[in-house]
Amino acid sequence: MGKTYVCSDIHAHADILREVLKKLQSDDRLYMIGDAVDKGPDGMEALKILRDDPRCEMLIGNHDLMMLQNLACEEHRDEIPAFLIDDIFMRWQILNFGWASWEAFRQESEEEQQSLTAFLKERPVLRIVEAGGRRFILVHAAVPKDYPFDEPQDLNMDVLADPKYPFLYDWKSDFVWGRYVTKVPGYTVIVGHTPAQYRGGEFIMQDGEDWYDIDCGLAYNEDSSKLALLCLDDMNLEYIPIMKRASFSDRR
Ligand SMILES: [Mn+2]
Repeated sequence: MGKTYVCSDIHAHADILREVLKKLQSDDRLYMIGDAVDKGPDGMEALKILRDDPRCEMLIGNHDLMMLQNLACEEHRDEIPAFLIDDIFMRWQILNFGWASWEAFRQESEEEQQSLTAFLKERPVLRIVEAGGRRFILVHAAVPKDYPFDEPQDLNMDVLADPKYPFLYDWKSDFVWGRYVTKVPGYTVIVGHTPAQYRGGEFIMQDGEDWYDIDCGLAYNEDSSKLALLCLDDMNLEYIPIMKRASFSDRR
């Protein structure tokens, strides 16, 4: 049986994702715990690799969710008040740098657009994984306070469904936005989302042995930006430095 690896926040650095997959064996598994798109050079390529390589499982991140929210708005334009559409479009495309991903998505064929949308809709929100005799909870940002801590379970997109507009999502959910430490007894929690640089560091953050934030800031496109690749079987950690630093106009 192969090994289980986890990384996070690829943020459109498809070249680094390819590099990681080159290192893996054919029976290894890679969980990418959210934020495939935005801020880096090639978000659509990153999404396609994660969709097409059978070793990969991608969880939803806040950026992926905002992209999906924008797509759902287009699809259900007549059923949503205009102010809400404006808010959703501005939230992603302007405030969170989604414009380049939106443009790149539009360059894809109709068939590819449909396939990528379906892929995003099917992303898990929280996954429980066992490796090296240890149990892990993988989630993009945080385990919210109302998670069933006594009976941890996998969660899919249903948990993010908007009660008022079922085709939209609760894009503000703490699962993908929370910046706090929540521990789950008996499990090691692995999150991404908050870059080490945001906390004044440049390497992964730990709180004891049972909580890790592995986002090392590829979103920033800085010299210190890197990908942390954590092997869950032996907790071995490897850093892959940024390859292509995307300038503002290079972002896709
Ligand atoms: Mn994020």
